[in-house]
Amino acid sequence: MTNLFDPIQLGDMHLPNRIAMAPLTRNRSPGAIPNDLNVTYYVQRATAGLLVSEGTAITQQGQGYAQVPGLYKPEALAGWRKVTDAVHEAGGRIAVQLWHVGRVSHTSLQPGGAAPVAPSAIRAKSKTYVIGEDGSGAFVDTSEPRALELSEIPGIIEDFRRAARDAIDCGFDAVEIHGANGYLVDQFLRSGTNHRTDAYGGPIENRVRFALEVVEAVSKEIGGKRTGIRISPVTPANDASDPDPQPLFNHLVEQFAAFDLAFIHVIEGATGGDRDFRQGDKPFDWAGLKAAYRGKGGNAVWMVNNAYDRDSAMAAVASGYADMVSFGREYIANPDLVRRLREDAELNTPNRATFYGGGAEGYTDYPFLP
Ligand code: 8OZ
Repeated sequence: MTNLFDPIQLGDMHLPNRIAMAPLTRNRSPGAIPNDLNVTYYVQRATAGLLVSEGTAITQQGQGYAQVPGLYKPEALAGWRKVTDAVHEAGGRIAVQLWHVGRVSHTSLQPGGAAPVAPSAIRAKSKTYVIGEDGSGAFVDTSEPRALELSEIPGIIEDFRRAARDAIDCGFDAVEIHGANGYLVDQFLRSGTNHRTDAYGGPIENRVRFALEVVEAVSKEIGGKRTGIRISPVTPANDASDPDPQPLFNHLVEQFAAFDLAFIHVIEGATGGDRDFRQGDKPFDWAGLKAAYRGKGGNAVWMVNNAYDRDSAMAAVASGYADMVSFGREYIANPDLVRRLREDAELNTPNRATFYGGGAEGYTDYPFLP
C-alpha cells in the first residue's frame, strides 16, 4: 500500500513525500513584489513534497486583491528569485500559481482604473480586498466587469505563456495554472459566468476552449512536465455556478490527457468548506472525474484538496484514490506539517484574524515542534 510519506515522481521532480502546501493568499507582498518576509515563510515550509505558491498575478489586469504578488514587474521576478533560491537551498521544491482573477477585482487595482475583464459582463456577488487611504485593508464589493472582445483573448493566453516562462527563468520548478475558485479560467468554464455566443461560450466544448488554450500555451512553453492546473468543479467561491458540472469537468480533464501534465489539483466540494457541497441535483463523482482522465491515458499526479486530515489523507493515498494531498489552513499554522503528520503530533491552530494582510504575526511566527 502506498503511504502518504512515500516519495513520488512529479514531472521531472522527485518529491520526498506526497504532501503539498496548497496555494494560500496572504496579502503580504506590497507593490506585488515578494519580499524577505515571504522568503522566510516559504523556507519554513520547505519540507513539503511540493510548495504551491499563493496566487500570483500574471499581469496587473489579472490582479484582484491588494498586496498579492505578481510576475509582471522586474522587481517581482527578482523577489521571486530570492524565494526560489532559498527554498532550493533548504531542500524544497516550489511551483508558482499563475493567476488571472477576471471579474473578481476592483477598479482601484486595475491599470488606469479600468473595469476588470470577464467572459461576460456579469458582476460577481463577492468581495475583494483593497487597501484604504489610511493604509488599512478592507473587503469591498467587486467592480462591474466588461466582457472581453474575441480579439483580446489571444493576448491573455500570451500573458499566461510569458508569465510561465518568466516563472521558470526565476527558478520555479513548475507552475500551477489557477483554473479554480471562480477566477478567469473558471469563469469561462461555467455557464453562470459565461454567456458568450462565440467560440468560447455555449456548449461545453466551447466553454473549455480558454482553459485548454492556456494549458497548451503554458505546457508548450515550459513543458507539460512542469505544468499543473487546479480546478474546483463544484465550488460556489466567488459566485461561480454551473447547473451540471460533472459532464463539463469530465470533458475538461479528458482533454488534459493530451498534454502530458505534471499534476492535476482538485478542490473537492466548496473551497475551504463543505466537502459534500453540490451544484446541480447530483452528488459529484470525484473518483469518476479521475477515471475520466485516466481513461484517456492521462498520467499526471492526481492531487486532492479540501478538509483532509491525517487519517483521510493517508486513506486517500493508501487506496489509490489520490496520489498526493494538499493542505491549506494546516500549512498556515504548521510550518513543519510533514513532521507533525508523520509523528501524529498535535497541530497548531490557525488564527483567522491574521490570514490576510499584516506582517510576521500569524505568518512566520507559528512554532515548530521542538
Ligand atoms: C482567499 C482570499 C483571496 C483569494 C482562491 C486565490 O480562492 C484565492 C483566494 C482565497 O483561489
